[in-house]
Amino acid sequence: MATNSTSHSDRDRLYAERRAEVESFVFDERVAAVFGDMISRSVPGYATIIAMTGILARRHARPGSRIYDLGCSLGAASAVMAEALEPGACRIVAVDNAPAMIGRAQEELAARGLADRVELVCADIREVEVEAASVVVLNFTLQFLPRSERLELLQRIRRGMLPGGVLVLSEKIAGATPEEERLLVALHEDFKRANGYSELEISQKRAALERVLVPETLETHRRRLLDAGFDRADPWFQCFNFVSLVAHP
Ligand code: GEK
Repeated sequence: MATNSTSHSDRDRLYAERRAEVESFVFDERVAAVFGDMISRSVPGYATIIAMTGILARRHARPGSRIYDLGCSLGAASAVMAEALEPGACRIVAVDNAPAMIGRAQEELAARGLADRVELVCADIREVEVEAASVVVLNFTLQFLPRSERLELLQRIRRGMLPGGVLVLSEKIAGATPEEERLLVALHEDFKRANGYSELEISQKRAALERVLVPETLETHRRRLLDAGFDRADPWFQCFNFVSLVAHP
């Protein structure tokens, strides 16, 4: 079902064998090696969100400004933005704190002939200075920060953005009611089954992500974006419990 035309990823079988103890999820070399396959078989709408990031970048990127891809993993969003924009129009900075991801991102970008179009930085996004930004992408990264640190990051991003810019925030969300939560989780698990994940893989991955990936409701995200100083925050995409918003400074 899911397509994965751009990444050179191996098939994700990380949770296929029963583990005596399921440890908390970390972005190590084993994850990086299968990440392209993992994210496209696990996140409904991922390919659409990545492709549309190019459209959004083309609309909002300002010549001479910076573009940030925070928590870039293999650099999928950066690659699409680089392809959407004139070479040299903007400085594209892609940040991730997992050395394994940065290493693989380098290979992916080189394979697409984009190595000199994207600046890869191995750092914590809480420590990276955001300045003169016309486009900032936070694709499925905020959800990995402690909740208490999310507002401050968004405030810092907001302060570093130029008028007319856009923040693209994509997240796994929690349902607003227990009924909605049950429905969204059931549909997401159906999506994973349809993409070949077994019940064991689904349950061991769920255990590994518990307390590591902490989803919040769509309303919590919207309110926090406004609290951080953004003028507007509108969802432009949702598939089951995966949402992407655009926020404007
Ligand atoms: C994509 N955006 O393909 N600082 C820097 N990086 C971090 C931090 C942090 N504090 N915390 C987590 N990461 C990508 C997908 S994956 C989403 C993003 C997922 C990084 C982490 O190393 C990982 O590469 C990424 O954020 C999250 O569009 O795996 O569900």
